[in-house]
Amino acid sequence: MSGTLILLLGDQLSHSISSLQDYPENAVIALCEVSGEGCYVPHHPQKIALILAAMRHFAKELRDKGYRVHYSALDDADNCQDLIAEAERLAGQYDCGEIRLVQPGEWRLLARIRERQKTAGAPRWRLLEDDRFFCTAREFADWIEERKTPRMEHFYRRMRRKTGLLMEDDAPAGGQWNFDHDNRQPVRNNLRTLTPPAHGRDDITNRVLELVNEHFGDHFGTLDGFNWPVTRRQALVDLRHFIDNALADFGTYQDAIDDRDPYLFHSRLSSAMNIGLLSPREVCEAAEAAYYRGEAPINAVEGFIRQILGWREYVRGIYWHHMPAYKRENRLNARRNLPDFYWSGDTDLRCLRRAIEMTRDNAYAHHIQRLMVTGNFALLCGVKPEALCDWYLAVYVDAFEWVELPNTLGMVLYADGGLMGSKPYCASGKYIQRMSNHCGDCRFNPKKTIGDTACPFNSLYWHFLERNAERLESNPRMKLIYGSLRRMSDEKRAAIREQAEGFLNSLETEPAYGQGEHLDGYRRQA
Ligand code: FAD
Ligand code: DLZ
Repeated sequence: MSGTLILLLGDQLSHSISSLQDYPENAVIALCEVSGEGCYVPHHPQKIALILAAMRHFAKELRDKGYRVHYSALDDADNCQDLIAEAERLAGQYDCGEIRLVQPGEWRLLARIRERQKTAGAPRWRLLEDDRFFCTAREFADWIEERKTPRMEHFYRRMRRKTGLLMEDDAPAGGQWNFDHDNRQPVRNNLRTLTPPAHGRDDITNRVLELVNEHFGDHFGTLDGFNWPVTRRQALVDLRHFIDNALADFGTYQDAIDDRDPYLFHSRLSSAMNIGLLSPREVCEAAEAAYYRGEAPINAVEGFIRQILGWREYVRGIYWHHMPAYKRENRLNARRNLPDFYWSGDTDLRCLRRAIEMTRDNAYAHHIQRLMVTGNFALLCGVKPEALCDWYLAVYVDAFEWVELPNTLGMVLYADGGLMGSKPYCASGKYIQRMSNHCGDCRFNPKKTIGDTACPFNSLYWHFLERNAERLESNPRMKLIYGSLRRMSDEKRAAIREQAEGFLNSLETEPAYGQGEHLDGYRRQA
């Protein structure tokens, strides 16, 4: 057992990844498709197709470069269908005493590998640090341990100084660290629309699409419009398209929501970065270069770089610093099941319907749809964290737990008690009316709180505040809104309560995936 098996996971598809540097001669590089990874939550078929197609293309690139590669395909007869079991089977087959890999991006796998490290007779599992990020786990731990309120903004400034991105000597480019106040324009009717580049499908991608349809075709989501980049070359086309066509308007319309256009001026680059086809540094540098060429304004470029250098690194730091306890947090004591319509879009609330339909069709919804539509609604209803987190982990093409969990449990549900954000992102229907063009096509009226045609977000909003007053009322950032609640007459408060409770009762259904025994809730609607 003298050899080494280098295991590359489906989100480790970077040629510069540490496990592919300085590896022993004769090592075997293994990529393993396994059904276990496709089913631990019911991933959207486009997400599975992206990963399998990208793995197959990456394996081909490695072989073309002369590497010794083993590829376990999903329908191989001897495939164990579990990553760890399959890697150990291959270690036996190739006479390898060591399995080497970069630390996985999800705790569930890391915990299982650590168990194997303690198991007598198992091959030696050697974990390498994932160095594809700007900030290491150690650096983040040092930073957070020094602080009482570890806010993203402070972390982000530190990362700007460390990387020099948008820095001019020791000062931030444009004279300010953050241009968020310029980035809140609502959608407009005559906004230009952009069509993402259409990626051709070769035989590898076509075969994967068939395979995913065969094995995972009953998961929520359609494969029809699949157009995610599955190679670095395709990802670079998307990056160039974003920089040349969308970046200049990214900031201004970052928070806008459009009834028809799922992407607006968003980059669609998260999945390519998360699986390793693009590095976050090259994406930030491309945006920075556009600013210095005068092709995009500072509010756009700073806003974009903050998402990657700030938020993306910060949520990863939070995840690794606080797991596994973080996943069990539920400080608002939310207990409700996820409404069934999250798996179908079958609701009269236009904004929710469109966000879920876009998710079904593209495995994508942009940040404000995730935060202020599907997220806000679940927060107001009191959906329990594990149910909502499993949904977000399943339905988006870019979803990996290191980035999904802090966004959902922390930012959306405030279940970590304010570690991620200084106040909950709760909002009434008026916010959605202001930022989107959904409400004109909705049977509910965002100006009304009581009655059959009242927008449910309105009564739910006050109900949420009243229900959580003990925990939230003392928050200085909530003082104004609690003042309004307290100034309402008892009759008005009682009427709103009754309206909200009537609506919440109408949501009660059989538990769907992640909250009960049966899995029917997520099966694709015929
Ligand atoms: P753009 O709007 O173009 O932003 C540029 C990049 O910034 C993104 O590609 C992404 O890498 C990064 N980014 C932006 N916002 C965040 C954020 N809050 N946290 C981390 N990175 C960010 N992002 C994921 O990559 N995977 C997830 O599983 C995921 N789950 C989310 C769940 C919820 C409830 C919420 C509110 C947000 C989640 N996000 C997640 C963050 C964000 O919504 C997506 O990164 C973004 O919508 C991806 O689309 P884009 O590439 O067009 O992003
Ligand atoms: C998400 C995913 C899927 C659907 N399938 C595979 C697979 O067959 N083989 C693999 O190596 N990785 C897959 N992945 C990505 C893993 O789930 C991911 O590497 C871990 O969750 C750690 O982030």
